[in-house]
Amino acid sequence: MRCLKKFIGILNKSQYIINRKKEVNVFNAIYQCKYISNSTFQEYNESEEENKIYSDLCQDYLGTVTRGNRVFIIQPYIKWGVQKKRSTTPELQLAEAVALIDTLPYWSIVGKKIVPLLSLQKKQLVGSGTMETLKKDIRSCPHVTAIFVSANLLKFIQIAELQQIFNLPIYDRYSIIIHIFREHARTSEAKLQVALAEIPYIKKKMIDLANYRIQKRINFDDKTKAFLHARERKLKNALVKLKEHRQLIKRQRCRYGFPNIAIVGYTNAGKTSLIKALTGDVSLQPENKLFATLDTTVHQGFLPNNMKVLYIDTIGFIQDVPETLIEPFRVTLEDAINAEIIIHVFDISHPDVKAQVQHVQKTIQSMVDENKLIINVANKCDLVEKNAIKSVVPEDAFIISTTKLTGLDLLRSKLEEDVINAANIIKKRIRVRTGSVEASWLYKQTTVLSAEPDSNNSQYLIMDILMTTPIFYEFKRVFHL
Ligand SMILES: Nc1nc2c(ncn2[C@@H]2O[C@H](COP(=O)(O)OP(=O)(O)OP(=O)(O)O)[C@@H](O)[C@H]2O)c(=O)[nH]1
Ligand SMILES: [Mg+2]
Repeated sequence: MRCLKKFIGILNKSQYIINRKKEVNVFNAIYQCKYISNSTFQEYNESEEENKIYSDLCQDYLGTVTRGNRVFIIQPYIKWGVQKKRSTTPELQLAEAVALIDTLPYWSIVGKKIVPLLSLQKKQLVGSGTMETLKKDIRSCPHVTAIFVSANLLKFIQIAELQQIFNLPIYDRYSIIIHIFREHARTSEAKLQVALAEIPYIKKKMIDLANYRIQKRINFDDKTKAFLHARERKLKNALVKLKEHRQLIKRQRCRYGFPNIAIVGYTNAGKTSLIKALTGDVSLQPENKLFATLDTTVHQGFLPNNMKVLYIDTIGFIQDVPETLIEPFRVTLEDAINAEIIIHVFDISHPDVKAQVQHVQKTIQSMVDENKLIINVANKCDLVEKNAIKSVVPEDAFIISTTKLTGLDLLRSKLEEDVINAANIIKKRIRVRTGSVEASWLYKQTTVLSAEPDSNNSQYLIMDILMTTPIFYEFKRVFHL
């Protein structure tokens, strides 16, 4: 009898392994659907002529270049008044501007300067005295090919003024981030979103140009306007199609009843690294670049109690960019943060961590309801002194390092505890026939905590199961229980 029980035990275990493999395959099929969506991108077509018109517009307004640039960075800084930034410092803003340029391949920084301004609204950004020193600084730098003014969006007149003085292309934060997005967009969805984010920029510059009636070779006529509207409409339609496809995948994900955990945070905080550490997914490639991740991707993991969860990687946040730049990505982001739990990761070693945390908190709060469970995670603790940590992190934060793999067990336990409540997970004890379709269904659709032969009848299994309520009713419906 003991032998038989042992045999049944081994049988169940191997059944469990087979089922887990099967389930991973099913999951992969769902997950990979995202990439099938590339075919949908084919629906976004443009003629060679349209392509040419748009490339010319990009050249004129976004300053697209195939080979890099040798950049001089100007970090404007408002000394006082309502426009003065109080949550950060000009030095930290300059450091972020440097990181943005460092992210672009073939772009290098040949000089940088913090420049005090009275207002960002004036036609001439800087006063005549400051301009004279700026001219000297820029001219003393070897072979500058472009200037990056690290303000979110410059007026066309401001750009034109600087261009006239320096005879160099001028970039603002919006156009630099567009360049980064273009570099990092891999999937159809990201490419469409980036293309859509470019249009308000070009339109804004055109309207500015018309307002100031600057005579330039750039043509701002009804034809160009109509062209841009049509392109925007086409891009939006293509995105809607992709969204429908994504909704289908989402429904499939929900049908499988796995709780979702969205990872959000400032760019470069370690979101992708955290998912890699929690799932062991070696295909994930964290990079020391801003906006390395543009796509929302889903990754399967297991909590200590064996519960399956899906971690959702998301695009990073950044301060001081206009809403129109992020707008096309919002739908995808909102979709992701509908998850049962949100993990907000921040880089504890970053000198500007306080402002970054505030910026992310403010943005998420506007997107989710106030009862949403948000777990704060302070990453990169290996880069800071222990006693320096407490002063900057929210009190409830989990302190981790995804590089050294420290603090992750505590975080996993917290997730385990919270997922059960947030995703309405119920625990059930179910008796099914060994090797039956029911047993196999449960292995596939739920988290099996244990499966032991019934001591009264070894042809049956007693399974302890974690599952969502809808999955429990689905089980009853499928098997007429
Ligand atoms: N020292 C240290 N470096 C880390 C840690 N976690 C992540 N990093 C590094 O930080 C950089 C950014 O990591 P990612 O995981 O790509 O960050 P992200 O938040 O996904 O960034 P984006 O997708 O660009 O918004 C990479 O170079 C990582 O190796 C950590 O705990 N310690
Ligand atoms: Mg990432």
